[in-house]
Amino acid sequence: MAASNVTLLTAQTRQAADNGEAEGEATAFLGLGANIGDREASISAALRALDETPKIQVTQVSSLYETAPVGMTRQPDFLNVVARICTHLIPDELLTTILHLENQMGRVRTERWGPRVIDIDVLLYGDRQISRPGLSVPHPRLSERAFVLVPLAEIAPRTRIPGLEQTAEKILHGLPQTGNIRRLGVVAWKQAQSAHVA
Ligand code: GSY
Repeated sequence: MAASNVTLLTAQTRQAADNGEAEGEATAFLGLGANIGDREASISAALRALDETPKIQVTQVSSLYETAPVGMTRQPDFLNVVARICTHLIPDELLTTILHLENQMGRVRTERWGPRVIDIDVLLYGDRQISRPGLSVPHPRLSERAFVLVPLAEIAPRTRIPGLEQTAEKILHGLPQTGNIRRLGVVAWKQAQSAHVA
C-alpha cells in the first residue's frame, strides 16, 4: 500500500479513537462485480488481495453468478459474488482500502453506472447504519438488487439488514423478479493465479 494511504488509514484510526469508536472485530459483507476483461480473474484477484490485507480475513465467498446489468443496461453482463469478511478495520479504513484496491486493479471511475474491471461495495458492516458522503451502510440499493441479494442470501440467509429489520432471504423473496441471474459455480480464489469455475 502506498505511504499516503498508510498515513490516511492512521489518521482515520486516530479520528475513530477520538470519536470513542472501538477498533474491535466486525463481520462485514462486500459485494464484488466485474464486467470488463477477464471477469473471473479480477474477482479472484480482488478476493485474494482483500484476504492478504492486514486486518481483513475473507471467511466465506458465495457462488459466482453471471448477472444482467442493472442501471445502465447497454453494457456487458457482470460476474458477481458476495464475500463475508472478518475485519479489525473501522468502516472508513475499510472503504479507503477498497478504493485503493479498485484503483490498483485499474478501475477508472468515468461513468457512474458504467462498465468496470472491478467494483467492490461495502454492503453491511456488522449492525451499523452509516450515512455520510462517500459511505452509506447498509448499501442503499441492497434491497432492490437481486445480483446482491441472491449471493448474500446464499451465504447469510438469516442476516438481518439494519434499518429494514428483515433477513436477506426475506427481502430476496419479496423482490418482484430476480431477473437474469445464473449460478456458474464456485470461485477458486485461494488457488494461485489461474482461477477457474469449479
Ligand atoms: O454496483 C455494482 C456495479 N453494478 C452492477 C453489478 O455489479 N452487477 C449487475 N448485474 N449490474 C450492475 N450495475 C452496476 S452499477
